Amino acid sequence: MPHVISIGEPLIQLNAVDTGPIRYNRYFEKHVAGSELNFCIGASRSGLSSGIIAKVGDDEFGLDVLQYLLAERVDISHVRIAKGLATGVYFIQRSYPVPGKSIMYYYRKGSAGSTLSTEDVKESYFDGARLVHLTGITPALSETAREAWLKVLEIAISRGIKISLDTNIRPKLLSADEARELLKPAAERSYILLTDPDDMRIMYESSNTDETAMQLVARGVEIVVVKLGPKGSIAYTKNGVFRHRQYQVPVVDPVGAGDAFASLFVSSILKGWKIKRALEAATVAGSLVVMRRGDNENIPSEEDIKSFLSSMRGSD
Ligand code: KDG
Repeated sequence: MPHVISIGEPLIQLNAVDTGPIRYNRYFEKHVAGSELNFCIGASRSGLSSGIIAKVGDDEFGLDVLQYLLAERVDISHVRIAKGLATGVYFIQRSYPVPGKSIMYYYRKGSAGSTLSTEDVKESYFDGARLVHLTGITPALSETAREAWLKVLEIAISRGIKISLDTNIRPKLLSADEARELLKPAAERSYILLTDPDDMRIMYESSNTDETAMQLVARGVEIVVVKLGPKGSIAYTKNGVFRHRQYQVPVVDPVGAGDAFASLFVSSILKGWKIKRALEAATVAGSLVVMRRGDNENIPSEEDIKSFLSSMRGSD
């Protein structure tokens, strides 16, 4: 059984080859994506065994996802094919109207992934688990997906399995009230909480991220990581606060960078790395992912992190 387990919706991403308003774009590049899938791929490339609880459509895109996960050595024994349903899709508009930023347009209503339910969550799958990774996206997919997500949370709590939560609030899918109701209790049960100032503002109705993060640490969250995009990241713990700056790289598409960051940070901590080194690895992963279209192709292995860092040292 995998050491790292997540639950979520694998998606097909159609990423505009050109920048600008999507209505003028004629060419799109296809990628396999989805926040939790990205996380599992990062864990696998970090040398940990990972698996995802998910549903895909009985279509070409569903097969694409399955083959892709197999090639990435992510366990698919708990990925089901939903008869008669389609795999969710989204499009990415790049660098318009804000240069360097992307906009996502989802076509996932009624998708296979949104029919996830408690039936798909088998407690025995968690027998060897060391960590469960949750995001704020899965409970926003549907009522049944929310129940499945809550079941995973309960299993992790009752079995004493560590939880990492990446708040990942998608305002297009989840209202602020729902986000507060669902994510605050999960955040307080987490071993590692990954978030950003926007999500913290929604959840805690305060723009003082330092204070909120330290309060969460005082309430028992081992590490609170605040992702600041181009401004780097901060990890809050009871033993101190650690900061890491962003590396200067050309940004092609930032979508997926947060997942890569989360995955490499959590995986590094699970491997026993110190917080500073884990933040460094996570930052390298985020930096590499923004340099191309697609969420996970550029997630680095340990070897690739070393090469990136030595080249940065050479050019610093
Ligand atoms: O973080 C990248 C993800 O946002 C992307 O792959 C799509 O999972 C996704 C979502 O639901 O937004």
